[in-house]
Amino acid sequence: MRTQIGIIGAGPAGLLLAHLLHRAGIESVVIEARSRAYVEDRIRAGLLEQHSVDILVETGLGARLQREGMSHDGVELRFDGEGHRIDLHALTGKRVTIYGQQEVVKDLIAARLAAGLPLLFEAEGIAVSGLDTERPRITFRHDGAERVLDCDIIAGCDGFHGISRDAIPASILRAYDRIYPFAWLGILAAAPPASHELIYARHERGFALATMRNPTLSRHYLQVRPDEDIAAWSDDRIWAELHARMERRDGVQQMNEGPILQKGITAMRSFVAEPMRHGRLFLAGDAAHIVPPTGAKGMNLAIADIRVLALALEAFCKRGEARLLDAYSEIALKRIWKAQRFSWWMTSMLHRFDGEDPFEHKVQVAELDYICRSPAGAMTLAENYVGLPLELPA
Ligand code: FAS
Ligand code: PHB
Repeated sequence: MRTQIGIIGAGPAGLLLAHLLHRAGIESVVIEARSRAYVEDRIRAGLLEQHSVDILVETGLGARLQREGMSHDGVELRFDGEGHRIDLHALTGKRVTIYGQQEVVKDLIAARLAAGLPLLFEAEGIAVSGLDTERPRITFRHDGAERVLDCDIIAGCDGFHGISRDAIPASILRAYDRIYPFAWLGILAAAPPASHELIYARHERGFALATMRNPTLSRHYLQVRPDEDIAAWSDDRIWAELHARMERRDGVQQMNEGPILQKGITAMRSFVAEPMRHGRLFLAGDAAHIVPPTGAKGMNLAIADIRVLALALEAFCKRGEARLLDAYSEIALKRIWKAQRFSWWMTSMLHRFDGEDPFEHKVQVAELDYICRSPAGAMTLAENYVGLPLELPA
């Protein structure tokens, strides 16, 4: 087979890239290791920055998002039993929108297949070669047949555990890594949300987050040990812990209980690989960077990478201009490191660290109190949380 852009991975990054390229009249083939059902049922992120909503709406993928997404003007930080609302919209003029990552993926897949464009699920043995030539190649097995896809460029959008990043020689690739001494136990519950906006709680028993997917579906997270055994967490224990960490001084119980439909534990890590390009291979999304979900940046960073990469590929494919492709890694990394800092900062401010001494605990609470009472402090959090401006190349 032959195409202009070979895309490995059908997550938000790979699918959005294929969509933007199609709108620019550029051919691509998307190759995914998993089945359609697996990719569409995978529960991950749920919060979209304003720019992520904008690009989906502007490119014709906003109908269901605008119908079912829940847009929020604010967010609550809760500590010492008291809630403090940060008015994101008043401070920045922007909002955030709750719309599950799997819904974004479903909308992208539906649009791709409706247009009759190539999206190959359940591909096996994916490998890349010829990255330093003008005709890089992806080889894989599909429907039991060996396949060869010759491309002009390969986009590695295959997530943290994909093969693309490993195709960059170790002598060239630089990795920055931080593993946190805790994880998140996440649940999906058939229960009304605890509040009309998200609640981030710092508590001496550990961090907790009350979020949602729709008016009858809640998503909640609890800080647990990195080696926690999910089997040790009965539904009753989970609800008891959520009530404890979300406690309010006025005694009002806010957590609505309901059947827990799904629960899982996610490790917490900050990771960046540099450069995001090697020859004719370009990395985007989790293939190049991971953030702890405290700042809700994972999916939004993937979308931001793709907005830059799509423009650079359009300039190259249509006008033979390589300038933007050559600058892609540097442009994307500038924003990635700011989101890394914000995600690390939110994580450090809101989680309980084993062995933390009382002084550190007091400093954490003082920082939270400063953020919530100082306009400058609140603005710092708000402008990062809604999404820093995208520096798109002219
Ligand atoms: P993705 O990982 O989404 O997609 C990569 C795709 O490539 C997958 O479909 C995979 O099957 C495929 N693939 C992998 N190897 C392949 C190969 N060799 N060949 C072909 N295809 C291959 N972010 C938040 O903001 N909030 C959250 O609550 C949150 N929860 C998360 C929970 C988990 C368990 C994980 C892993 C991430 C979570 N994230 C969260 C971050 C998440 O949203 C990611 O940032 C987002 O999925 C990144 O999108 P992609 O870069 O497209 O990668
Ligand atoms: C989610 O809704 O899954 C979510 C929201 C905000 C976060 C992390 C996860 O910071």
